[in-house]
Amino acid sequence: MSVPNHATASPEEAASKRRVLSGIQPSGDLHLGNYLGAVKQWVAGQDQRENFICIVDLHAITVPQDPVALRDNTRRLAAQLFAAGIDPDKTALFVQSHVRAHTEATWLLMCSTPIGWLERMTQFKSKAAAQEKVQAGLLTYPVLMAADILLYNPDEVPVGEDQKQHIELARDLAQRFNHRFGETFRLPEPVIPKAGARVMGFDDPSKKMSKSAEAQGHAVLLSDNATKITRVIKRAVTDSGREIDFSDDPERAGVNNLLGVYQAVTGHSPDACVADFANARGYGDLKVRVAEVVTEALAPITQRFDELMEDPTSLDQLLSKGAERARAVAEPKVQEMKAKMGFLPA
Ligand code: ATP
Ligand code: LTN
Repeated sequence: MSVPNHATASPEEAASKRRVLSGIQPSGDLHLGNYLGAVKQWVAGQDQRENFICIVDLHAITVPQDPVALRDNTRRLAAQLFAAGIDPDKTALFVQSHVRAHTEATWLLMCSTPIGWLERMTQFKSKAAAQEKVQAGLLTYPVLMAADILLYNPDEVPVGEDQKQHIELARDLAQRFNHRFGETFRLPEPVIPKAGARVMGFDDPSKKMSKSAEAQGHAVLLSDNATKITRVIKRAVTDSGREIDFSDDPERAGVNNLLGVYQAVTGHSPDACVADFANARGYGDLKVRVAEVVTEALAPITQRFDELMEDPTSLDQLLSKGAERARAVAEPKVQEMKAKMGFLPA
C-alpha cells in the first residue's frame, strides 16, 4: 500500500489538514537545539498536518557565506532533515531560492514596512553588533521571513522562542496588507514547544545553542559520533552545587539545561526527570545519563545521514519535488498580491 501523500493530496484532503510552515537556515550542521526545538516537532506532526519546510538559503546570505560552503551546507541540511525523519512523501521539504515567489513577495512587503519595526528586532540588534559592517539584508531579514510564512497561509508556524518577535512582525505586516488591499493573508500563529524550547550552549549556558557558534564544546551535532557527544556533555559547564532540579537561577543554568535536554529527549514529565536523579551522587552522574540518552537518540539519524550524503543526485531530486509542491501554493499567492496592489498582469 502506498503512503498517503499529504503535500500533494487532493484539495479536499489538504483542506481538512492544518497547514504547517517552518524554515531553517543552512548555516551549519543541525545541533541538538534545532532537533529538540524544531525538527522533532515537524516529524511528529507530519502524519496529521500538511507540512511545508523551507531551507532558507536566502536568509543564510544575510551574513557572509563562502559559495562552496553554502552549497555543501544546503545539501547536508537536507540530508540531516530527511535522516531525522522528515518523509519526502508527507512533507514538502524545499530550498527557499528554488521558489522565486519568496523574493518577489519580500519586495512587495518591504515597500510597506517601517524601518523602525526592523530596527527594533532583538536578533538584528545582536547580529548587527557582532558584524564589522552591517548589510541591508540583515535588517530586512524578517520581511523575507514574513514572505516565507504569508505566502502559504499556514495555520501553525513552529519555531523556537527566539523567533517569536519575527512572527509578530509577520502578523503586523499581514494585518497592514489586509487592511490596505483587502483580506489576503491569514494571521500567523507561532507554536513554541515547551520542553527543550531553548537549548543552551554546553560551554556557556547563558547563550542559546547555535549553528554558527564555533567554540569547541558548545554544541552536540546531528553528525557527531558517540565519543564526541559524550565528551561535550561531560565537559558541560555547571555550577559548584550538587542539587539536580529545574531552576531559573542564572547561576544554575547549566544543570537546568542538562535536565531540559534530558526531559526533551526522554519525554518524561519535569517531576519524573527530577525523580530519575534522586539518587545521583552529583552532576557527574547527571552528565553520564544525559550523554547516554542523547547518544541513543542520535545514532540512527547519523547513520541515515551518511547514507543519504553518498547519493547527492537523489537528494537533489527529492528537493526539486519539494520545490514543485511549494510553487503550486506560493506562486498563485504572489500573483494575488500583485493584482491587488495594481500591477499590470504579465
Ligand atoms: P544560526 O546560529 O545560524 O542562527 P540556529 O542554530 O539559531 O542558527 P536556525 O536555523 O536559526 O538555527 O533555526 C532553526 C530552528 O531551530 C528554528 O525553529 C529555531 O527557533 C530552532 N532553534 C535554533 N536554536 C535553538 C536552540 N538553541 N534551542 C531550541 N531551538 C532552537
Ligand atoms: N528566521 C528563522 C528561520 C526562518 C523561518 C522562516 C522560520 C526563515 N523563514 C519561516 C519559520 C517560518 C530562524 O533563524 N530560525
